Amino acid sequence: MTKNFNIRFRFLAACFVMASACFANAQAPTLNQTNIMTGLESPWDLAFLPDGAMLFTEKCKGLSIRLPDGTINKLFGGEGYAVAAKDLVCEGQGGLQGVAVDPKFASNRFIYVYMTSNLKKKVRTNRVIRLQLPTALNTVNHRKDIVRDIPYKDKANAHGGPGINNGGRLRFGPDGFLYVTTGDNQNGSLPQKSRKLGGKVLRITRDGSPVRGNTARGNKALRGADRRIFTLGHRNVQGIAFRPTNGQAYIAEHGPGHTDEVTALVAGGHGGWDPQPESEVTCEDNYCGNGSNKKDGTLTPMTDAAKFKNVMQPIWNNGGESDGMGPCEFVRGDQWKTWNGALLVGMMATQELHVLTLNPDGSLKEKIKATIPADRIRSLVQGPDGNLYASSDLGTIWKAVPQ
Ligand SMILES: [Ca+2]
Repeated sequence: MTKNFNIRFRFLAACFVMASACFANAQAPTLNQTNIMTGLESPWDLAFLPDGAMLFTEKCKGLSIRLPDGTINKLFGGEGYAVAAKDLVCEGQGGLQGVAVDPKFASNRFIYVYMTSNLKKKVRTNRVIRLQLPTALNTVNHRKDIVRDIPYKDKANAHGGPGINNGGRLRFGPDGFLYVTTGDNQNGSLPQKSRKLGGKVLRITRDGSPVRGNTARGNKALRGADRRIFTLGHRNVQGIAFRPTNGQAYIAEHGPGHTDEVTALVAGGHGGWDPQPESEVTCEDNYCGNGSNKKDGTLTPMTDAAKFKNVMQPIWNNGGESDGMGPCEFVRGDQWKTWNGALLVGMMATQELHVLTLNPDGSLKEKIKATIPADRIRSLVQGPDGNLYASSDLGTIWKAVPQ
């Protein structure tokens, strides 16, 4: 009893002396937001080198780098870029999208982009392209296309034009492997096709090879699958991030006018999206993603637990609404106060930033909306300085400092 009292007394005394250590972090931060770049054309993604230089993509133009002194070097893209990306296709949601920096950049100087390409003669595809960035940071060398066969919606159908539902995020996990998110191309059968890369999350090495353990043993849906596939049954994954405490991958997946989802991934897991018509159902161009794939006329579910056993249930969805979910990012560090370790999710349609705090078991604890000006957020990255960076459809890249 006396011992416990002493411990409590010492704790309270310490709090009194260092009030900030005990109480200041028990509140949410406010975000002090400033534009660091404006006037960009559809900035899609960004990534930092260890020294703070920032790579960014503009969807129809190319890949550039902003040096810490503010200098911009155009590296890889169309006219005016150091190296021509002659095969760049910019159409619909396709173009130059995700960018990532190799975790071993200091020794190999590799960076990666996700790009729609017309190099394949008959049908255009999305590619993951590896480039090497010299120390001068003014060009790129040694292009190597490490994935060439991510399906692209090449032609319009009854549901929309080319380039729709194109995925496009690239992120390295703490396991050292590159995760690639893809979309269903408004093609009904693609998310279930285990030898096609659309409607999937891929996990590959820096050479584009499959990672051992991608296709979990016993998952019938992935028997004989392309071994680069980590998970299947997705609609259009545009956000992926890894929980700081345990490295767990979470995705943000854009719903079809309903049910945006945040889902924790497991190797070989099924996301439960199956937009092809079930028996006795017809849908235009065999795609029911914007309507019903079922005889009873209910909307095609983003996670069909009745059809797929052991489906990955989302930790959160927004039910009957779609906020136009885009990117996601975990933030870490005491400066984030009660958001330390939370998942931030950017919403395009509703122009909001949502904050999902998690329980120790990875389930949702609480979801709130951050106070920021309305903005269609395309990319979210915590920079090496601990602050949050975002690109937006307003043509800006902004920084938010938590206070
Ligand atoms: Ca799902």
